[in-house]
Amino acid sequence: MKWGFRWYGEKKDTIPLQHVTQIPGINGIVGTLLNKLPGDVWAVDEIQDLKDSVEKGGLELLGIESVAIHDSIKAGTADRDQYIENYIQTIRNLSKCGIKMVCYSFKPIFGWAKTSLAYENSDGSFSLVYDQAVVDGMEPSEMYKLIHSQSKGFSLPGWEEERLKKFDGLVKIYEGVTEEDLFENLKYFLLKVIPVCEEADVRLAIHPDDPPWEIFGFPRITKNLSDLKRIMDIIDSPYNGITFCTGSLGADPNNDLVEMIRQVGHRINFVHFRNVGFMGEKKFKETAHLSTEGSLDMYAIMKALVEAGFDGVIRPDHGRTIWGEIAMPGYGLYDRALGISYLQGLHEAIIKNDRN
Ligand SMILES: [Mn+2]
Repeated sequence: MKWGFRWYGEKKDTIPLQHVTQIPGINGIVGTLLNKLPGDVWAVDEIQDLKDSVEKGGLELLGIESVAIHDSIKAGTADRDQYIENYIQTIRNLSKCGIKMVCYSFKPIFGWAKTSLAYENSDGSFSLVYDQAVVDGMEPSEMYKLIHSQSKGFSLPGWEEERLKKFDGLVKIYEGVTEEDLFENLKYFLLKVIPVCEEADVRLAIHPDDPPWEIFGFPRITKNLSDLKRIMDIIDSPYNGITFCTGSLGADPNNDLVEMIRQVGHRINFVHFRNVGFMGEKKFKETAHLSTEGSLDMYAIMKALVEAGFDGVIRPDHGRTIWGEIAMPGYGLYDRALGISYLQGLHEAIIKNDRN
């Protein structure tokens, strides 16, 4: 198991790499090139620059999160093959730089959604919150405005301004696209890309829906165990894998995370660990990582991962904003550093207990 931390690069992240290096037990960074739009080819020298900057800081570049999928691929429009070719070229270029894991998602327009990026908790800390009742009273374009109004000027992954400026056009290309269509489009993509991944030794890891239910009537196909099993069945290969995001899947109390790991654990290539606290029907907040702070049993989830033999990259996911830190919502240093130390404690205890 490799302990990672999401980091947006020297110019874009508020956190100096050295501060990440000082987190006990950390192995490396899960990084990205924020200047790349979905559909762009990532050049070898750009990837190598990112890798060099991480390694100069004494850490490993453990994977990429994410190489985003162009909307033409997801919507299955006539020009998709050109963007699939670009994706394949990016996979080959990442491989040339020694990158072994790539996270991606296959969600129309909204990679993730929240209704507050700065919900004030009773202790004065701030959390991300999702409330379906708020979303039900909104138009999709208002969600874009809401996220931008609360982003504190940071460019948020999945909410790239350039892409979402063309919002109405984006909505149009998904008109009439059903869940079945979206699944077929994913299948079309994976059948072309996974053989290249096998050759290039780059493992893909699909990220689940956040939240894991339909929003604004757009189709969603990575919500639960049967969705994930269906995707894994498209090609039975370890290169066609999962990002197991506990906070995304766990936002639906019907998702039994331990059972999911028992059934598809061998296909998990990447783990995002965060806790959520249920606040009502389809309403939750992202809490501190500890089991006692939210609704998920983090010990049981970690134990299931150990039992499944998980040996990939694991990282703490969104934390709260605490101690007056100015940071990208969800991606401050302090609460994620507390989170990773807690998770490492759980992991060490489980491993040592198993030996006795
Ligand atoms: Mn996640």
